[in-house]
Amino acid sequence: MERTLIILKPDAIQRGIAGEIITRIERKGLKIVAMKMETVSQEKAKYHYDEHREKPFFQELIGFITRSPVILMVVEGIDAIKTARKMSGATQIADAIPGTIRGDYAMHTSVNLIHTSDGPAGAEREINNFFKKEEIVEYKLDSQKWLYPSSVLDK
Ligand code: 3AN
Repeated sequence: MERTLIILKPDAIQRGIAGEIITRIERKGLKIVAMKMETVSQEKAKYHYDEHREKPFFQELIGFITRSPVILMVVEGIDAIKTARKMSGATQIADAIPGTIRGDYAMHTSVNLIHTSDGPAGAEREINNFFKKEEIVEYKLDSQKWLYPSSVLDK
């Protein structure tokens, strides 16, 4: 099982579609193991987007993610990182195909509703930036026996 960080960005909350996005995540079968609302600090935002520090859109990116509250989630599943990215859609909004969250609901690359981690190292780093260990909840999700074969769950 893999974990990834999902951020429902300020536009998702301000536009009233956070619930819709969470529903998609639940219906897919990703297991939510942590969730909270927070106004992201400048410090956390800059750490989160550190790889983009030199990009021309960096200030806009930090300004946007800190502008209004976000919903932070940790979700779990087999190949959760890739799955969440596929569900989010392409970074460049014109390439985000219908059926993806960005493809269905977003109009601009800078205002694109959702962040998901891009790999295992990034996921760990990003989860640790926003969540303490004790905020991640260990529990059994009964629906998982209808999402995965027993050979996987019995491991
Ligand atoms: P993704 O969120 O799809 O993993 P990244 O990590 O390449 O995309 O970029 C992080 C964020 O930076 C994007 N979600 C988007 O908000 C912003 N961004 C990326 N490229 C551009 C761009 N060319 N112009 C404006 N904003 C951008």
